[in-house]
Amino acid sequence: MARGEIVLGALAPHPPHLVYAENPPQNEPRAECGWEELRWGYERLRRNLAKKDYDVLIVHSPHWRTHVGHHFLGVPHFESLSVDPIFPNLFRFHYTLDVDVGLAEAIHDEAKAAGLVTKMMRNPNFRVDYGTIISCHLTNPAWDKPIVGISSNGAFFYYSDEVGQAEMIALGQATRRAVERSGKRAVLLASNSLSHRHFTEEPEVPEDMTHEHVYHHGQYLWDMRVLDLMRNGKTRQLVDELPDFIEQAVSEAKAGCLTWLLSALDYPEYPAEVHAYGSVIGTGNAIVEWDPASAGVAGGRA
Ligand code: 2XP
Ligand code: FE2
Repeated sequence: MARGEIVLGALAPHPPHLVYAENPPQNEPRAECGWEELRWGYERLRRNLAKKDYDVLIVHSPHWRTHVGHHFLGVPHFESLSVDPIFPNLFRFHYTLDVDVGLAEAIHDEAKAAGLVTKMMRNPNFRVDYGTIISCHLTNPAWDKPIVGISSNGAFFYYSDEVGQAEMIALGQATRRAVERSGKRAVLLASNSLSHRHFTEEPEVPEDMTHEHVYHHGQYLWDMRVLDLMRNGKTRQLVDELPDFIEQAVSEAKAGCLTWLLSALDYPEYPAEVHAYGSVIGTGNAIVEWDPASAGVAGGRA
């Protein structure tokens, strides 16, 4: 069996507003427009992904918070209605998705062997979180690939950013090892936003873009610093600085997704491609791609 590989990694944030504005048939509410810069960024990511041959999307999402250990979706098929708890007016999405349970178990086993607390989630009535659904939908709206869903363990919240970081680094390494041993070609998605200071009043028309802008210059400066480190291949420095970013920009990176991704990619030194940066309810969101083949790292099988 050929060695598996990560063919692409992406920061793929999950504001429900982006799905709302796209008006896919699965979502009940209808929008006129909105958040085009970010949606066109996702379009560019999808265009690049269409050139890749891949088997599975592996997504780490902030909104599947687990209190004890790292959990993995472990049922082959889920379908239900996903309603955003904060924006039920924007996101009531009828999803149906397939899970690569074999690969989920392989990552679970690698993580367990590395000393992490882990669990396979075997409840067939489990409602998949909206972060997972939105990142996967915007990356692959055809839903024609299975996913592996990984929970966000709350170690950052219950212990410290440093403990959280150590957990996510170990989880990323385990993910990489499992993918390589599986023989599969995987795309990895980190579902978090960057700076995450929300505005407090929603405009009457949610897609009224006259209300949508950066609300805090300090948050914006932090987002630009993070993107600059990504674009310059300084991902080890970025991981080192993430606890400060998390604290000072109330970043959703506190969910661990980005650390997991950069660890799984083995800290890319080649430049990331930033497809878009934009604000959603005042939070900073970027769609960012790492393509190991573009850097000659993956042996050019793409
Ligand atoms: O607040 C969150 O975590 C959300 N997912 C809501 C929307 C926009 C965030 O950037
Ligand atoms: Fe979120």
